[in-house]
Amino acid sequence: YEDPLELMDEIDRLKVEKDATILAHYYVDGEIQDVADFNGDSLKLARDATQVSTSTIVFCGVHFMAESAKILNPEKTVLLPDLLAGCSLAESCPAEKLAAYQADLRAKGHDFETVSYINTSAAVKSLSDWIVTSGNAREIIDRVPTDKEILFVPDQHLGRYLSEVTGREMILWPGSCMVHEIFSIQDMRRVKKNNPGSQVIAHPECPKSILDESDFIGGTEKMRRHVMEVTEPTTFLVATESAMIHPLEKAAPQHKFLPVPGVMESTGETCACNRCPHMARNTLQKLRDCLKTGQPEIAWQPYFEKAQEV
Ligand code: CIZ
Repeated sequence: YEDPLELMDEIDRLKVEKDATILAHYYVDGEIQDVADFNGDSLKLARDATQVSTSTIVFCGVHFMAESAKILNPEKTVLLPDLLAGCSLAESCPAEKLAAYQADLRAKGHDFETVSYINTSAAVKSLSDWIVTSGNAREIIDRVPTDKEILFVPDQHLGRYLSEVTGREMILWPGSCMVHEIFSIQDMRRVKKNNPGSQVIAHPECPKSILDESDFIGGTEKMRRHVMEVTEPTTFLVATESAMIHPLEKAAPQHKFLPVPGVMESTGETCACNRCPHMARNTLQKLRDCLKTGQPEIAWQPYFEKAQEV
């Protein structure tokens, strides 16, 4: 056991010594968010990554996010505290399967453009016409030529929601996020009933049943801005990764935030804490160790052809 406060001091020292900047997603542990130089969703962090002046970026998040930072900063060293921090959505859409599916659609006469959620590998991005995040998807989809069909990958729930709000029909890849997939509508109704006047804020990666009964739908940055705009102290029921409650509490301490319960697939039991096991791989110890050793490092592997060689 290592004292978190001592680890945080050590990380602060190493950051200077190793000429590093720490970026942390809203879904990693609060103490990592607190020690980071930048916090945000993937869109904000990708933009922040372009402003970094140090030679090293440590990305506390998951692999596709660190890979995006590397694509934007090919000359910098980009570290991820645990290389196994992946993403169920990215894994659901391997580049070779997508390429085969696109070829099949073309052979059947479909004239489409591929819109990929940022939660994909660089190889999948190289097969895409547009890359969107939860923070900008709507605006970007509005720019896809209307004479084209849209193939949206890999999140079927986000795609369905975007299709509804943009009025564009979409061919949906059947992927889903393991965290957002397991929210229980039954338990959400119970928490809402037990907290009269509460409002549900939900991520658009949630299934339709959850979104249909939510008061606000948006990605993490939009959620954060929304609660800051509400001045009246309110209880918010949060339907996204539960680490998100940390930045919400920091941004709007006048409110109370409760996680919407999920149902564990393995046991069928309700859990009050929807944590992404990949995001949870980021720990203060691993962050300290990767600053110390300069490992594990993200390699740039952007092209599908190259991805096939490995
Ligand atoms: O865009 C991101 O960072 C993800 C994956 C979710 C969100 O809404 O922040």
